[in-house]
Amino acid sequence: MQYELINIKTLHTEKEGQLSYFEANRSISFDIKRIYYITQVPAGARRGAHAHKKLVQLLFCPYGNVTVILKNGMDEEHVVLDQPSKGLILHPGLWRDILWNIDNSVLCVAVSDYYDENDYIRDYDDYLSYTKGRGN
Ligand code: T46
Repeated sequence: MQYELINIKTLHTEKEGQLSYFEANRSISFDIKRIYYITQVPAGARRGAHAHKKLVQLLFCPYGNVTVILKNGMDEEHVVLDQPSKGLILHPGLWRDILWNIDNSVLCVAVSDYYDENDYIRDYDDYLSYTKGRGN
């Protein structure tokens, strides 16, 4: 599957909490053109249900716990984001569903391009045709 788990550099102190950071073209291999974050989601809710044709994304959860369910048309894998230091890079062409395991978990995403609805595949049957067309 076209994803990478990365360790986001995290500096911990006993008294003052911790700070995490990453740098475009250093810790991650792409330029960041957009950042968005998802908040106020109740536990049990699901978002996502789409794939991207070209977009590369780094997902991280600085607060809470979400499960990212990934499909490539053949296999399914689950990645739990439950630490500020865990980063998940999704390369294009993966179907993703995201399940909120804890109320108000914050999902942050740094991505390689501006918002473009034409980059989305939001229908699973269309996605399967797309992956077959690409020879996945
Ligand atoms: C993804 C997962 C992890 C914008 O207008 N600009 C934006 O930058 C984004 C991300 C969304 N939108 C609009 C499009 C929809 O009308 O916000 C609305 C909700 O977006 P969507 O239903 O795609 O939200 P999620 O949580 O299902 O998916 C989002 C990202 O869209 C997607 O790229 O991988 O988070």
